[in-house]
Amino acid sequence: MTLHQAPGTPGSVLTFRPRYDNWIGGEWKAPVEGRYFENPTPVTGEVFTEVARSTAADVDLALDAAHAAAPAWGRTAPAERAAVLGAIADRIEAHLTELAVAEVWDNGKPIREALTADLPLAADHLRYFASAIRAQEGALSQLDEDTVAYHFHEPLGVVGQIIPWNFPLLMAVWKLAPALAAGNAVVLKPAEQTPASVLHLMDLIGDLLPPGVVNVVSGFGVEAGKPLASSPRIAKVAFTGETTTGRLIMQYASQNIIPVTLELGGKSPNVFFEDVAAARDEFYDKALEGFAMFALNQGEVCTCPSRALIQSSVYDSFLGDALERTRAIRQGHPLDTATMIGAQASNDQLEKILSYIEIGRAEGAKLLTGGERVDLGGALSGGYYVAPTVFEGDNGMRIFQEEIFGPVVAVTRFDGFDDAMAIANDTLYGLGAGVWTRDVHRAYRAGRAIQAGRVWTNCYHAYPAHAAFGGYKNSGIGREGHRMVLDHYQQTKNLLVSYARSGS
Ligand code: TXE
Repeated sequence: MTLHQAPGTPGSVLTFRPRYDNWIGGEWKAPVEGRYFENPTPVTGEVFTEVARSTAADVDLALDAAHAAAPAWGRTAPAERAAVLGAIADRIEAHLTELAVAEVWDNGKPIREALTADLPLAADHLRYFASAIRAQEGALSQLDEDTVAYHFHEPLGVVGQIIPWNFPLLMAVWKLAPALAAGNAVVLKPAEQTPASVLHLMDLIGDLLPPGVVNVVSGFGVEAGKPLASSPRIAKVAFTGETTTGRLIMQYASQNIIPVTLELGGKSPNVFFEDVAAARDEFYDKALEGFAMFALNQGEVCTCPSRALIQSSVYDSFLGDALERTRAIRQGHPLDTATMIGAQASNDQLEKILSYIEIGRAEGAKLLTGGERVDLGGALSGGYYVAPTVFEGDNGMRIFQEEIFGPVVAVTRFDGFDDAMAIANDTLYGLGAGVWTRDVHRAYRAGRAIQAGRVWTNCYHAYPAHAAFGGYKNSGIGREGHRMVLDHYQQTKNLLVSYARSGS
């Protein structure tokens, strides 16, 4: 195990700026109204930097810079844009530990996740879209002997992107990589809970981009997010966050008739069929690990497997083993590489989770483990830690229906395949799901029957580039992580050409 030093302390790889302005036109610009807000670390609860509290005036400056940069960037060769994305990926890898510490300090997640998942995935997404744009081709339709329809991909121009706080750097890259590959300029607003790691990233990669191609404006949802999402000067808005906010984003966009992609909430079922327990072997162990993944990233994942469905015939024994596995999750200092679960991203989120634990108790769910805030002592006493929590209940309960976004799983039993599918689909959401079985036919049928954009089969929480990610139902519109997302960032120009010398 390694305990990394806190930013700004002796031996640390990272010092944050005491104050972050907005990154606009390739330089730091103070917010027009001169206001800043304090950014605490979830690790200790202490403020470590302050950040521009932007308003519509700052968004406008960023849009000015983006519009100035967009035409030239949109005309660059795909190979040139791919080279820039590749250079950003290289830079991220060269500063891996530094960015991981930044992410941990801003978000609270354990450093082993940042080092082994968030940042390597971010670099890989950049490289994937660098390749995808080079491999992209237009289409040609031969309408008749003398008439041809050419289809060109054109960038949209300037796009707005609003990202959440659960994977600040990875979500920024998920949105930036396809937008830039497609030739757009971007104005991005990080979440107010976690602006610092994204701003630090701009300190590291700013020189790799032509000024104005990426602009980052910090601030709160209504003060900075709304002016961006409702601006008539963006050609598209991409959003990840709460479903209710997603509805607002669509309303704003409807005024300007621009496309919207939304990645929203979830209440993902994780379905364990009885044959999983046919032997106490490696596969069984893998399934138990899949159960415990509800606590990954402190449960702050839109695809958190927050509902576990276990077949009745093996319910007691499987759940017993799953509880043992859950209790072994190591909670500790997020900068310690041995830590498996860190701090919730904000005090608000901590309180939301604790209130849902009370709701679960009040509605008669049985608390099997956890169910409380954890005091890790010393400087960490002020941090936002929650014990991995398992409830048993039924799917009608609020803790089964509403997104908690914390390390809380609600467990229930099912009798047969149809029963499992009915419970799995009894939700407003449809982002992720897990299916665990040794029977490939059952796995296939379950995967097709569950109404979710991604069904992990005998695995969970893998987010590779080259696999489409997005929601059914109230979980959103559009896909990310796959080259099909380029369609969301491009428009089609059709040139319909007659080569005939005569006629009409
Ligand atoms: O989300 P919001 P919050 C869920 C999760 C969490 C809950 C609330 O259940 O507990 O949402 O989190 C910006 N116009 N998810 O309040 O408000 C905001 O500044 C424009 C699931 O943080 O949706 C931030 O940048 N922008 C999720 C971003 O939207 C607005 C990840 C997300 O904030 C705005 C995060 C407005 N009117 C939370 N209001 C997932 N799907 O992964 C807010 N914002």
